[in-house]
Formats: sequence, structure tokens, C-alpha cells
Amino acid sequence: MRTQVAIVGAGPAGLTLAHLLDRAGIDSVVVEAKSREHVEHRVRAGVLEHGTVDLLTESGVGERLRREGLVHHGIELRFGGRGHRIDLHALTGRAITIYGQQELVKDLIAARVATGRPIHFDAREVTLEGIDGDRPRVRFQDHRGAQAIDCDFVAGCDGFHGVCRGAIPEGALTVHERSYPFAWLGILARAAPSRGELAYASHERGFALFSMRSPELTRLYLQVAPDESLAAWSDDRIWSELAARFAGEDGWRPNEGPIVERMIAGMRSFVAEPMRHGRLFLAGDAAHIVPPTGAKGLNLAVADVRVLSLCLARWYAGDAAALDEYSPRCLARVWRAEHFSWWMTAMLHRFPDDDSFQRKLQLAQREYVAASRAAAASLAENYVGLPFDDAGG
Ligand code: RFL
Ligand code: PHB
Repeated sequence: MRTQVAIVGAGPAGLTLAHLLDRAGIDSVVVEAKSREHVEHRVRAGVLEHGTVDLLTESGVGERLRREGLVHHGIELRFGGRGHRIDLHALTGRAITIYGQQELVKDLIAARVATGRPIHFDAREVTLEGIDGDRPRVRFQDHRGAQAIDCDFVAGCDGFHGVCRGAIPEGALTVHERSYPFAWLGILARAAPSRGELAYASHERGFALFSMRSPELTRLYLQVAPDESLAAWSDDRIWSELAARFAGEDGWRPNEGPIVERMIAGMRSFVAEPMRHGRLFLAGDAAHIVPPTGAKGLNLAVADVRVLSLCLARWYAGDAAALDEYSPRCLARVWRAEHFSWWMTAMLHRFPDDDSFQRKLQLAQREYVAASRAAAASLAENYVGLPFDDAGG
């Protein structure tokens, strides 16, 4: 096989890149380790920034997203038994859209298949060669046997546990990392959302988040210990813990219903820089991870591949220096999102080792955001997403 760009990974980053390159008339081959069924049903992110929605719509894959996505103009911070609404729209003129990541993945795969360009699922033993030269090659195994793709560039969109980052020689990457002393237990319940907007609760017992996927599906998260086992959480325990953490003067609580999906996700902050080595470009979770409290991971993945598609189009049009911009432009936005995600996480979670001074500071921060228009506006502009160019992306 021969193509212009070999894309490793069919998550949001790889699929959006394949779509944007197709729109720019650039050929690509997508190679994915899992089955189509698997990637279309992996429940993960839910919040799309304003700019992400615009990009998807303008590039022609936003039709169902516009129809089925839930537009939200605010979020609630809940602490001290009270709710404090952050009016995202009044503060920024922008909104967010709730649309399941797997729905976006389905739309992008359908768009890819419609172009007739290749996408290989169930690829095993994916390896990269020659990324330091100008003829890289991606090898993999599938049901037909050994395959090889000769290409001009490789896009490493294979997530945090993929192989692409590891193909970069040791010493060429600098890694910045932080882990957190907790994880999130997430559930999807067949229950009508009992309020119209997301609620982020900070409670003595730990953090909890109320979200949704549709008028029939509620998505909920609980802060748990980092090594927590799902087996320790019966349905009853999950619902009573959620009720305790959301309890407030208004008597609001999430509706209960059958739990149709459950998972535990660790929390980490991670950046590997630069996001390029020779002819390999890392994008999305392959290059950086944020804790999910800021709802930024998927949006950053889309922002990265937007820049990559623009730089590649300029390179193919004869601008030899265009690709040098990729990593610095992405990293400006990545570090803003890293800070925001760390800040939201630090403000809202219960840190087991915090002393009373630290907890008072945390409370003072929450009260400031709830009371000050300037502080709320700062949260809001980061949450809805900074315009692409302002943040370097
Ligand atoms: P993905 O989605 O991990 O996709 C990588 C793909 O690469 C494949 N792969 C390989 N393919 C070929 N060869 C190999 N050797 C391969 N190794 C792996 C994988 O099978 C997979 O299909 O990365 P990508 O595309 O960079 O997308 C990133 C997002 O998935 C991630 O950042 C978000 O889900 C993070 N996130 C959220 N982001 C938001 O913007 N808004 C949210 O509301 C939000 N909520 C969340 C989240 C992530 C969560 N978890 C589970 C960590 C909530 C949670 C609980
Ligand atoms: C979700 O709906 O899955 C979700 C919402 C907000 C977050 C993280 C996850 O911060």
C-alpha cells in the first residue's frame, strides 16, 4: 500500500484527521487495533466545545450532532449544600454540546467509509519504521497476513497506550506528568436526566458529577480510591453515595434507573513534547492526557488534528516550513487545557492528605468562583473552549 499519510488509531483524533485530510484532497490510510464494533461502543467523553462543534459542522460531519446533541448554556457547581450556576452563555456568548464520543466516532466512521478511502480494523502488531527519513513505513498484521503502508508521514493518533509515542527514540521526548490520589467510577443509567444541565459536586465524601447522554440516559461519576475495584460497588452503594454527595437545600437528586455501563478510570496529567519526531506527528491522547474534570481531552484531540491538517495541506502546497509550526501551536493550547483541567480537579476533589489549611483554601477558591463574575468568567471561557487561534491552535 502507498499513501500520503498513514494514520494509526481510529479514535476521535485519527478519524477527524482522516476526514479533514480527505476534505483537503490528501490521501490517507487508517489502521486501528480494535474492531469497528468495539470503537463505536466505547463510552467515554460527552462534552464538546463550541469550536469543536463548529469545526465538525463546517467540515460536513455535524448533521446528526446538530440534530441530537444537547446544547447547554450553563453548569452548576454544588458545594456546602447549595448549587451555584455558572452561566456559560451570559459570560462568554458561547455554549457546549453534549454528544457521546461514540456517537461522534460512528458519524466519522460512516463519513470515512463513504469516501471509499481505506480503514483497517483489527490490525495487530502495528510497528513504525523510518520516521527519521522521508519514506516512513507502517507495518501490521490482519486477517490477510502481513501488511505494509509506505507513506510521506505518520500520524500517531493511537491514544495513551498506543505504540507511536514509543517509536520516538529515548531522549528525544520530554515528559511532564502528574498523577492524582483518586479515580472516577462512571456509570451510564437508563434514567431520564433529572435536571437540564451538568452538576459538579464537591463534598466531604468526595467529588461527584452529574451528566447525561440523551433524554433517556444519565451519566454519573463518583470520586473513588485510585485502586478501587468495581466489585466493591453494588448498585445500591452507588446510588446512595451519589445521593449523599449531591444532597442540598433544593432537595435535588439524580433519577435512578438500571445501570447499563460501568467503569473505573484513573486520573492523570501528562504531556510529551515536542509532539513531532521527524515524519511522525503525535496527536490527541498519544501526546497528552488531562484529568476529565475539565472535559478537555476529546476537544484537544480535535484541535491537534485541525492544526495538523492545515500544516500538511500547506506542506503539500509547497511550504516546506509549515510542519515546524505543528508542535508549538498545539502545545500552547495543550498547556492551557492542562492548567484548566488540573485547576478544576484541584478545586473540586477531596485530596486524602490535605490538612485543614489546604481544605480552607480549596473552599475559598470555590466560593470565589461562585461569587465573582470575573472568576466565573475565567472558568467559563476555558470550559466552553478558547477560540482556536487565541490559544495557538
Ligand atoms: P483514543 O480515543 O484513545 O483513540 C485511540 C485509538 O487508537 C487505537 N489504538 C491503536 N490502533 C492501532 N495500533 C495500535 N498499536 C493502537 N493502540 C491503540 C485505540 O484502539 C483507539 O481506537 O484517543 P484520541 O483519538 O486521542 O481521543 C482522545 C479521547 O478519547 C479522550 O481524550 C477523551 O475521551 C477524554 N475524555 C473527555 N474528553 C472531552 O473532551 N470531554 C469529556 O467530557 C471527556 N470525558 C474523557 C471523559 C475520558 C474518560 N476516560 C474514560 C478516560 C470521561 C472519561 C471517563
Ligand atoms: C461526561 O458526560 O461524560 C462528562 C462530562 C463532563 C466532564 C467529564 C465527563 O467533565
